[in-house]
Amino acid sequence: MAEPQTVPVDVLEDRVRKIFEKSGVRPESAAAVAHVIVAGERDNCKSHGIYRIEGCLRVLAAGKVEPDAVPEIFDQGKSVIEVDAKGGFSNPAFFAAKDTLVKRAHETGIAALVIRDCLHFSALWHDVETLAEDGLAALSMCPSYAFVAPAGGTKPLLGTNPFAFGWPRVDGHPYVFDFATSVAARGEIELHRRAGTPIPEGWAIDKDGNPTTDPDAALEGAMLTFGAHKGSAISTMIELLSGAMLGEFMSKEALDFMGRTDLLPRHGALVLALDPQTFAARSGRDPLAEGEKILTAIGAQGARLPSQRRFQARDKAMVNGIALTDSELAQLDRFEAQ
Ligand code: NDP
Ligand code: PYC
Repeated sequence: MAEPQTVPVDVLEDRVRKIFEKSGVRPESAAAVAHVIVAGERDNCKSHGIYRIEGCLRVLAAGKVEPDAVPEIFDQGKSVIEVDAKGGFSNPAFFAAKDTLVKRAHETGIAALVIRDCLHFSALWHDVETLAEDGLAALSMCPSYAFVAPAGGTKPLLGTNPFAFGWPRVDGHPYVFDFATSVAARGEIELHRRAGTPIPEGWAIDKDGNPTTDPDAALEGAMLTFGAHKGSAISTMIELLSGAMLGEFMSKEALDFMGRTDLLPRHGALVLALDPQTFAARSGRDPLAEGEKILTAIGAQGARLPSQRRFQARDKAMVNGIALTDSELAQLDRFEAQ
């Protein structure tokens, strides 16, 4: 097999941005989407890296995302800030409202960003990491498509509903975790299908409710939540907080609205930002120093922190470039030629 070739991060980001611009996406949105996709590839998060370009272009071709949507912010100076993505991608909407969210969280201790009607394809770590770099603890969640059976059920109802958390650290990268509330992200199963490899046991059931390791049967059947009833409850919470509570689609409605499982979902998203200094102020203790105690104690046991693998991949990619296979490079060439 040919050795992967490496592409500098900024070169890849430029190529991806131009692919989106050529597909009619307004330049600011193309830049935001390219930035997040290439950040995923850079950090070796393949399920939300350049593999997602194809899916985004499919939604654009189907006319189910607004390429020239300009996000509109509704801010009444209170703790809840809203940004309407107007059927465009979620990333430009987040970037448009991020500074307001950060400012409000530092002013009041806690602020929430409601993102309305966005096409959502991306991993959530990017947003919480950015907020943690601004000294904030952050939580982010959204529904997706009804692909996942609730614990004890056999039919898809819940989304793969990602949940991410960021915490600022005294030195270095923030503490960040980000996971699907299904055992694995849908993108992971799709990558196994493409590679012709079985999925691990426990990820999914077939359409008759039997356990399966066949990616095609899994995609036709239902995915399973992580941690059985516990993941099922967290996933349900995400449906309630970032779907029902916002008056935006829950995962079943998102799927019904799009009508096709090969199109990425449109729904809302919720991002919470909390200022640890405000919360700890009357205690006289430094919340970040306190946080370091548990984070370093975890490392002292030889356990790795979430995102450690990602940050290591990033460091490597920033020096050596991003390694891409011949078929990934050929696909980029095809997108550029379209
Ligand atoms: P993973 O199971 O790969 O990783 C989940 C988290 O656990 C990561 O923060 C990861 O850090 C960390 N982790 C993994 N292994 C260990 C370990 N041994 N010790 C400590 N921490 C560990 O993620 P998923 O497959 O569940 O999700 C992948 C992505 O899919 C997420 O970014 C999510 O946002 C995205 N997604 C998006 C959806 C959407 O609708 N937009 C829907 C569903 C998922 P590290 O990265 O360093 O390995
Ligand atoms: O990987 O489950 C997933 C997913 C759904 C939407 C974006 N990613």
